[in-house]
Amino acid sequence: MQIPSELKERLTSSKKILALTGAGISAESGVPTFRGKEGLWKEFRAEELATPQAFSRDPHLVWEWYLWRMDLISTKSPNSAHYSLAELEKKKSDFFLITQNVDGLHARSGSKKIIEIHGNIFRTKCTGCKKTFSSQIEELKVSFKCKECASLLRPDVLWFGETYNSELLNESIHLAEEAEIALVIGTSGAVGIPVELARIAKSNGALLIEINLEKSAYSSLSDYFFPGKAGEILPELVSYFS
Ligand code: BV8
Ligand code: ZN
Repeated sequence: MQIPSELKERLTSSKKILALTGAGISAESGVPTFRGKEGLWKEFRAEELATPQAFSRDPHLVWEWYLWRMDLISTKSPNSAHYSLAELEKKKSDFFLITQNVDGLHARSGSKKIIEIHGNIFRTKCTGCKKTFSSQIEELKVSFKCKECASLLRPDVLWFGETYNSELLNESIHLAEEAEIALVIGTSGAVGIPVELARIAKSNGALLIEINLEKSAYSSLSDYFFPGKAGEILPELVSYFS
């Protein structure tokens, strides 16, 4: 992959690097994306199941979908794109990663400085006492009840129609404002706030570099667009950061 020399210089000289990832970075690990054809489950789309309304209407159906995803993800591993961001974190002390993914693969690849802005599918939250637990699939298959107060547990993820955790959002906005380079990887931009974070980075002077199989809602903001698979492009791009 050829990269222009002025970009190489920016990659070397920049300190504050922000990566914003979506489902596309986990695609090569075998985790279905949301809007690809495999983004379906039975006859449902994510937007129909990942909502508080769906959960209050039929918690068992929603839990069936999440347990299916948890089972699937636990058989998958991080891919070279995840590992290259973990390597970039070691190279650049001011690197930070904001992921929309709930699959936990960034942490499993060694990344430490992560904001999981949409939560984590392997964490549950009690609808009663609001405590969070890292629940085992096997326990959940037996009972969705909170160990402490016996109320119904839910996946600790952000559903459509729910509002962002203001702490996480403010931290993310701050990182976007400070970023010198923003890497936008494997995300369609179908969800509003992550695109706003890219817009904030851009308007505060960040260079936006996008990696995606196809153009996205971020592409009009991107200074560089590298078409292709994150697992192939990212390791090479990260090799230019020093
Ligand atoms: C909010 C967790 C306000 C759950 C997710 C009506 C009612 C209520 C709300 C709304 C409404 N209409 C609009 C809204 C807002 C709504 C929204 O944006 N809806 C969309 C659908 C129109 N947003 C919300 O409700 C959010 N809340 O905005 O509150 C607010 C604002 C500020 C402050 C306070 C409050 C909450 C949204 C959170 C939804 N939760 N996930 C779960 O996972 O079960 S969203 C889910 O989809 C993911 O987390 C991800 O964030 C999101 C986007 O998906 P992508 O990651 O981009 O994946 P996608 O499949 O779309 O694309 C994959 C990309 O990868 C593609 O471009 C593809 O080309 C590329 N790719 C594929 N393979 C590769 C690749 N690229 C590189 N290499 C490859 N190999
Ligand atoms: Zn409880």
